[in-house]
Amino acid sequence: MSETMAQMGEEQMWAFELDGYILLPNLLGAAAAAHATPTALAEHAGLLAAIDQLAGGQVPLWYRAAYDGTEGKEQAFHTIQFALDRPPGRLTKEGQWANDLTVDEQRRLGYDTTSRPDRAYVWGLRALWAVDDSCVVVCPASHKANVHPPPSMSRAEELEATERVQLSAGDCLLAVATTLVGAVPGSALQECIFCDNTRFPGGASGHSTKRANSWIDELTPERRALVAGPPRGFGHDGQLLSNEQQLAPSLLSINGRPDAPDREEVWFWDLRGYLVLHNVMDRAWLAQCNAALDSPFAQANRRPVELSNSVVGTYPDYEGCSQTIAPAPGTRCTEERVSQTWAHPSPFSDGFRRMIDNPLVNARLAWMIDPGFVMTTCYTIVSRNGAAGQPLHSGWFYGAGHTYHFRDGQPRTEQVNIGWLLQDVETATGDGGLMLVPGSHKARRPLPRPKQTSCDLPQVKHMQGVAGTVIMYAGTTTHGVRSWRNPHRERRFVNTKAGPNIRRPAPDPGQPSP
Ligand SMILES: O=C(O)CCC(=O)C(=O)O
Repeated sequence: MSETMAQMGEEQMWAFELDGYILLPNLLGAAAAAHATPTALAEHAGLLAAIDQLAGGQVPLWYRAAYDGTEGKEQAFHTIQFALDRPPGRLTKEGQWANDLTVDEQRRLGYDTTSRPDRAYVWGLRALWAVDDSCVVVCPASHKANVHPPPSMSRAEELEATERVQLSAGDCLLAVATTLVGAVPGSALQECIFCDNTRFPGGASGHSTKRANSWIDELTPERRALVAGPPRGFGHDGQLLSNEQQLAPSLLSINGRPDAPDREEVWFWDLRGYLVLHNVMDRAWLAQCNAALDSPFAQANRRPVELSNSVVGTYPDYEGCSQTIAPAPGTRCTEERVSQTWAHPSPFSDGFRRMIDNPLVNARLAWMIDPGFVMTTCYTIVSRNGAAGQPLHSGWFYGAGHTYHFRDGQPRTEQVNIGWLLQDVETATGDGGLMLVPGSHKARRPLPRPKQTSCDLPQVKHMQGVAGTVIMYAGTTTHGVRSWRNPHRERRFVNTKAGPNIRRPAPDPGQPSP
């Protein structure tokens, strides 16, 4: 039981920014938690210290015009402080999202990654204290959502967009206020909502309520909407917007089209940066591709991928490298590839060319990349038992630019990678293969561990699936490859990639392909 909070490490700061929540275990003992008053929980020193470390600090007041060349000019700083937004209360709604999704909530207590180029800004926080053993359903990365969520927790669970976090009495789950959370029935949770004190703490209970004889009463409805509400604000057509209209699905531009996508899929993609499509390839198609890869032609075209000593360490011990990505001990076994698989002669390439215009995949690319998309490459990874994988790479933080945006009501993704499973992938049988860090297409902090070991972070997801599954992921979603440790089957994974429809120079035959 700790009144004070240990210093947050890089990993916790990274996880909080990525997922929008963190578990603070054992801040109080079970008996103390059961008897603590709401005020004592809201003022708990350990909780306040965690808030300060995760979301506090100092920000320059004039971040754009901060330096104008004046020698000795002092920068002015503002210290971020949080205040209770409303009286603490029991979280009583069970099996539903706890979030109060008014427009005001979203904007006043949300998460800002755009207004300041120098940092992400948390405006509101929700602390959920377990006053008895409890379970919270959380939707990781939902604090940065651009799309309205599914109406119920159970639908989000079906989509595999949620995690269940077990809390013992005295634990506290601290989330960004807009991270979707819900109580599992039987839980006993005390909720405290904090607001950055520059963004009208108390707004929910006091700020926008109507006062008697206020000057606001004298205003026309249009003027009142602009200074107070409700309803608040105007739409593009100059008409007053109700709360319901403001909360209408944000896929404004594509919802009206005949090819409008499944809104929940778009929500999932926006949140997690990947999408799994089941049963895209049938048995005959799988057999066609696998037979091609069994052929002497494929054997003659397999090329090993070089192992980088700076990642896996030095043969034969690979010291310092996680076994998750290292080659089998004492070997130099590497990944092999058949490059530009669809460019080879028929019949070898027939099955791979079918990946160019698959309607299930391309219907998704139409809204992921828009406007317009083209297929850019196709290579096949064939890893033998013992083959090394790849360290985590890609991500907003590392890439040439921020290649995932949400603009004019829909996602824009500079590169979508499309992984086609030609064999089953199961962690338990030693299969390796693709790993993703869900939500990392919007992450603002670098990975907190070195290249050799970041694959072992608990946020890394091994993408299992049966043959025929397709995994689409944004090129900027941090990803890597687990080493392959299955003597009974090799890895067979086709990677096609798609991007915006811009004219590219013709491939240079002198340049090596992936
Ligand atoms: O082999 C894989 O699953 C991923 C390949 C990869 O990392 C890439 O294309 O950047």
